[in-house]
Amino acid sequence: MVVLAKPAALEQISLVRSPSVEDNFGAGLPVVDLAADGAAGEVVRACERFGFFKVVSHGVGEGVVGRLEAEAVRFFASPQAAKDAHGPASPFGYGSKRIGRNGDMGWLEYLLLAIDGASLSRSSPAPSSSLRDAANEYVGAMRGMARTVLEMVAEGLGVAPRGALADMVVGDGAASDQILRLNHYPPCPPLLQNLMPNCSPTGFGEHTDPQLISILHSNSTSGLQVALHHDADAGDHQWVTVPPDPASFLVIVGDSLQVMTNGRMRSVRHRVVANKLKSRVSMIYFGGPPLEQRIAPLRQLLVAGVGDGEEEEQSRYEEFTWGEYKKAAYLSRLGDNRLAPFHRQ
Ligand code: GA4
Repeated sequence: MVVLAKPAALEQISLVRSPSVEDNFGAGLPVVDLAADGAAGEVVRACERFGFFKVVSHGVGEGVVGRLEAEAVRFFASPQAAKDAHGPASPFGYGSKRIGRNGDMGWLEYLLLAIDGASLSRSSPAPSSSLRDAANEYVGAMRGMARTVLEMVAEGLGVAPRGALADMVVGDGAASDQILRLNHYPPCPPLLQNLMPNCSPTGFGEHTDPQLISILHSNSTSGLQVALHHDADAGDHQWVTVPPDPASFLVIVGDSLQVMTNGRMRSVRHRVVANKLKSRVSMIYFGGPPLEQRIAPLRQLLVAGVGDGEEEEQSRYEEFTWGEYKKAAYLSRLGDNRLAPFHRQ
């Protein structure tokens, strides 16, 4: 994606880390200290109420994040032809402006990499060995955080074993479906919006993530917005900007976790608005289960609290496998409510 012929688009990236924005994150946006007592309860509360939360005390070293971010910046700053050699994304590889296969567009360029087990898949090679090494290190850290969070979800919901959800995504030998996404959103100043019809304030259109869990990191450029008090069916939601904080991560509930908790947790709609002045770089780990995994409410949640002779809770969804859901997702438009066809009346 070329923004201006010269200087190179990435010269505008601010690599100076901003001070923590903890203070202005207040305003009702959920923060979970993963190392604190009672974190499991906080994780469940945040996922039920908001469908996302910010993670602090996550134990992921700055170096792990910094190395991959530097590699991403280096890749996106390389000549367009060099980037195009790794595209078009189908679905893996380098993509520019086109999102998915069905006509969605955004003001971004990205690299989508498949993960096989604990490292990048050989079937979607990284552009360089240094990016691959940094990505593998980062994926290791994200898998660790996904395990911690999903174990806390199980614990907080009273589901045993603790690994019931985590093992689907990061279990040893699980042929799970994980993705690493590196995004670069060039700035889109108002003047440019007039001159270049393609420069749109929509960085990445609103959507929910299909997987169980997504873990997002961004540099210090704002742009991410989440829907609060959302009712996807009624289209009733209020967009809130999530202040960027490179020292933290954001955990996002996906559609599959919504179904597995029979709607107790809600996948959250989110979007990215292009920044007027600065480049935004984000790195997202998506944790999905193996293709044949049945996506249905956890049995223990349906029978919890049911007394003798009482009827157990019914699933709110028709059953499907992750493979079926994923196939349907890739045929959908970004903003579609992908769970709607699976809702039971
Ligand atoms: C949203 C979450 C992840 O970024 C992603 C996206 C995927 C893509 O960019 O290729 C999809 C989108 C995402 C959901 C619907 C389909 C597929 C674009 C699109 C229009 C990698 C994913 O798994 O689903």
